[in-house]
Amino acid sequence: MRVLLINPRFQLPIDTRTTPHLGLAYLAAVSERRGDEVRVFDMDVEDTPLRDFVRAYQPDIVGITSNTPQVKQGWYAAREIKAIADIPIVQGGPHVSALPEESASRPEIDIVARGEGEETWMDLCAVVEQAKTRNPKFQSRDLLDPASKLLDGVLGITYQTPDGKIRHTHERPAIADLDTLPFPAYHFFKMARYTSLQPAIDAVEAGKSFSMMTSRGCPYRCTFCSQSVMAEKWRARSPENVIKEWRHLVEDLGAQEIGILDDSANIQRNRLHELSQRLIDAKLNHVPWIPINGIRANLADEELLRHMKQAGMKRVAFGVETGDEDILESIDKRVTHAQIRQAFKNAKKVGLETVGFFIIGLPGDTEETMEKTIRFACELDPLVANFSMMTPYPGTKVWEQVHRNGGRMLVKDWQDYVFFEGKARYEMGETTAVIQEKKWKEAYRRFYLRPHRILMTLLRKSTWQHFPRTLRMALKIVLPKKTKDEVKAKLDQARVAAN
Ligand code: B12
Ligand code: SF4
Repeated sequence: MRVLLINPRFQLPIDTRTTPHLGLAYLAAVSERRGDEVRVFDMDVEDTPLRDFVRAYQPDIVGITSNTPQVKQGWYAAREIKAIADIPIVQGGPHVSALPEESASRPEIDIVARGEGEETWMDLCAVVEQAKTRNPKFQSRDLLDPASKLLDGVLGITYQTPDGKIRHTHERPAIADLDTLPFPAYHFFKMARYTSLQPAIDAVEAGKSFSMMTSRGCPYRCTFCSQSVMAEKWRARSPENVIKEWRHLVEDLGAQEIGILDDSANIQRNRLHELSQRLIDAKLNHVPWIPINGIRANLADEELLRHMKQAGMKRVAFGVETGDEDILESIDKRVTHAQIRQAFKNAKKVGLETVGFFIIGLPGDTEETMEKTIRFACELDPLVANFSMMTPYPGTKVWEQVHRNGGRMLVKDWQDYVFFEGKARYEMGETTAVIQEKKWKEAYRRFYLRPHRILMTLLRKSTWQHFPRTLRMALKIVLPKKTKDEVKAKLDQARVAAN
């Protein structure tokens, strides 16, 4: 079987880094293990037009991944492929897992894969392979015809039958033993075309950085978090399996930094102690790593953080979200300000760099509570403070609140469901767009333009290593749009001239 996996084009409205897609790397790995011929087409880094690629490769099945801002590009890619040949197209990922019917009812998408995808993808490849072997005149729509029963045994999918009915097969249970998965297959990616995701060593250009997931799932359900893919059940890989992949990344692939993408890495502190000790014993602790999504502040004691630092962790992030106690409680984060203060204190005491994630515009946020968030950020004073605009994603509790309680979405296009930009995405009650946008700008200015922060920024090597990027980021926050556009145009001209 010739398998094609696609990451649709999507670029954030900020100067961002690019990274191979870990979900597709896992799907590529299970396909390879099945004996399939595999290609990954990442539209963010490819220069061949998709249609030329498809004509030349002639895949038997296509898988497209999609988070919310990417979903339309996913449909466009599918439409382009269908115009060339009748190839079964499967769409998976966080957005379609939250809203499977939307994609399943589109003519260019045959099947939606909900949730964790490796087993579903293998089942679908097997079904298509068998159907093609049995019937040389096989067509994609044969799959969707209930009379064919081809999809009956495939769990976790949604599709539209020829008479227009949407069918959902039963949920697929979460993969119980993650050690049974092969390691992500990075050899199908054009690795030289990626920058670095993890700002552990601040290497933006070809930083040889890799991502890893040592556990999947999260037992918490914060109201703003889009947890449509991974099951609530938290599952961890064995320490042996993690260290084996870590060694492979460092010794075979030359990783210079590693980003741990776990949603809740420190649910079991003993596991992290064991992993840390093994990294030290295996002498793998010279490669810096960071848990990029943050770890739970209530479980970050000094002893654990010290051990993780010895094991190579350079930077630690915590989801702080808000400076208001009542809002913190209302978002089900199940952490307190006292625990957050203590976690930052512990991290700084053991010499770790710190990152704080904050959200501007949570439901119930007023000018006063957003002000508390800014003050709390300044009090905690992490090395990096990241202020996101509250973006209600489908499938989250905030999304339901906005739709149920008379809120108003200000974005109509899935492409605009991004939160690293200072535009309000919704408003509800006193959480108006005007106040959200004002406080978001203020948050960055007041956090980064304090005298000791300016000095700190000027003294950091990375500021000068990537000066044009740093400047662009700074201008984005501080200057009015018109001035920003002019300065950006001048910077771009200068860059073109320099090249
Ligand atoms: C790392 C990460 C990033 C990285 C890199 C993304 C990348 N190239 O992989 C960066 C920092 C760039 C990023 C940016 C954004 N991210 Co992000 N990110 C993540 C994170 C933490 C891990 C992703 C990951 O590798 N997961 C592990 C792999 C194994 O899972 P997976 O990719 O989902 O794939 C599995 C399944 O989804 C399924 N599957 C996926 N595709 C397909 C396709 C087929 C055919 C099949 C069968 C199955 C299938 O099978 C895979 C294997 O099990 C997730 C949280 C999470 N736990 O997943 C958030 C997450 C994906 N991000 C999210 C968001 C919101 C964003 C942004 C929009 C934020 C913003 N700035 O505004 C941007 C969008 C950027 C973009 N270019 O698209 C949300 C998505 C919500 C949604 N409804 O779409 C998530 C879920 C976080 C959350 N809990 O809210 N992100
Ligand atoms: S924000 Fe973190 S802790 Fe909360 S549900 Fe999402 S992954 Fe879990």
